[in-house]
Amino acid sequence: MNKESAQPKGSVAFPEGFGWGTATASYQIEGAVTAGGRKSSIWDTFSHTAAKIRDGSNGDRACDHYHRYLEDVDLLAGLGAPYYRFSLAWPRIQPDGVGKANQEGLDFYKRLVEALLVRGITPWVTLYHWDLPQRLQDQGGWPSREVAYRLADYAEIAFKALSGQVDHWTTLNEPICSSLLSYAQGEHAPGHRDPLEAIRAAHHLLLGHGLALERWRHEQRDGHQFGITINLEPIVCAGPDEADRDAARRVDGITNRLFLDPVLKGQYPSDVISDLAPLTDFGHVFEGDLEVIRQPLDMFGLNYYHRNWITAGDPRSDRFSPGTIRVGSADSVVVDPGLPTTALDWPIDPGGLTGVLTWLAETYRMPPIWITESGSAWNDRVDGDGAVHDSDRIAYLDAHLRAARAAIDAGVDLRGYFVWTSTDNFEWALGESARFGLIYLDYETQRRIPKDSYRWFRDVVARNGLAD
Ligand code: IFM
Repeated sequence: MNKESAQPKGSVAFPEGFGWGTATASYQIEGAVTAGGRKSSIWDTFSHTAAKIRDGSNGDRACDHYHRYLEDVDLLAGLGAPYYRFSLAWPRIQPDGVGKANQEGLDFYKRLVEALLVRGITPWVTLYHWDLPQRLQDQGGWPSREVAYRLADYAEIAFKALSGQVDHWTTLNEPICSSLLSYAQGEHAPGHRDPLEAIRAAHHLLLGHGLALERWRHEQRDGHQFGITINLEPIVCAGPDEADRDAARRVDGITNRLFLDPVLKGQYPSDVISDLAPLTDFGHVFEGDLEVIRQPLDMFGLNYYHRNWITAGDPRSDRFSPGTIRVGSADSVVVDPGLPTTALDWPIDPGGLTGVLTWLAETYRMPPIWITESGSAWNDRVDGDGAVHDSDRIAYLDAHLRAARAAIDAGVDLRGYFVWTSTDNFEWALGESARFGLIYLDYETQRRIPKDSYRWFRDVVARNGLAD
C-alpha cells in the first residue's frame, strides 16, 4: 500500500465486548466434494466447466477443511477471536436440495460446532453461501420461485439439528452475487447471462430469506439471533452531468437498494421498478411476498470491500445488454478513482466503510450491524525465512478498523468485525490465484502457515483495539 492511503495513527480502543472474528464459506474451504453423501452443487459443475475459473482450479480439495477442521479450529483458537463465521453446504445436508436430511452431512457440522465451542469460539452460521444443489438448478435454479420454498425447508432442517449449540444464524450471503453476478453477468455459477432471470433470482433469494426466518422464529428458543449478510458497494457519481447522476442513481439502485429496501422496508425502490420497466413488470412478486421478506432482524451483516465510481456511458448502448451485473445500467461506466489498489485492482477505500455505515444508520431503521466480511487479496509468498510478511494486509486491516471505529464514534451501533478470511481458499472465478487469508495455504502440501497478519490480528483481538 502506498503513502496516499495512510490513515491517521494513534491507538484505538473498541467498545468492551466488541465481536472479533473471521469468516469462511463451505465451497471455498471444505473440499471432500463426494464425501459423506454430498452431491454436486452448481459450483462443482461450474468450476469443472472449461475456462470458467481463471487458473483452472476447482473446489474439489480447496483447504480440505472437511478432513482438517480440527487443525483449522486450533488455528482459530490461537487467534483468540471470539467468533467464527462459516456457511453450511446445502448439498451436504440435503444432497438434492429436497427431501430428508443427510445425517452424515449434519454430523460434520455438529463435530465442527463442538470443536469450536470446546475452544471457546462462538459459531456464526450462514445458511446459504452460493452452493445451490445442482438438482435444484436443473429444475430452474433461483429464477424459479420453488427454490425459495426449498431454502426454507433446508433452513428448518439445519436449525433443528444445530440450534441447540448455535445461536447466531444468517440466511444469505451477498444475494447480489447469487443473482445478478450469477444469472446476468455470468461470472459466477451457473454462469447465465440473462438479465430477467437475474431479477427473478434476486427476488426468490429474498423470499427464501423471509421464509427461512419465519421457520427459525417458529422454532427458536431464547438466545437465538437472526439476520442476513448483504454486501454493499456505495456508488459515487464521478461525472459532472445530469446523465452521470442518473447513471450513479441507477447503479446504486440495482446494486444496493434492490436488496436493502425489501429486507429493511418491505418494498422495492420505486425508481428501480421504473428503471427495470422495459425488462419486467415485477409480476414475479406475489402479493404478500414483501411482508414475508421484511422480517424483524436481530443483526445485519455488512460485507464491505470498496465503493464504485460511476459515470454515464454511451447513451446509444443497450441498458439491458447481457453480461453485466449492472442490470438496467449496462450503459454506465466504472471509473478508476485513482486510489491505491489491492492485488485484484480493487480500490483501497476505508473512507467508504465509515460512509456506508453512517449512511445505513441514517437511512434505515437498522438492527445492530456486524461487519461480516472485510479483507484484501495480495500476492503473498513464503519468504526465505519461512514466513509470510504481508504488511499490505496489515495496513489494509488497520485502516479499515480505524474507519469502523470512526463510524462507532459517529453513533453507529456496530458490534463486530470479521476478517475475510482465515485461510487462503478457493476464490470462486479467480480460483486459487487470489489469497485473502490471515493464514497462507500451500495447496500442494496443505500446509498452513500463519502470516504476519495472523499475529497482528491476534494482538488486535487481545488488546481490543489498535496500537499506535
Ligand atoms: O471470497 C468472497 C466471499 O465468498 C464473499 N465475499 C467476497 C469474498 C472476496 O471476494
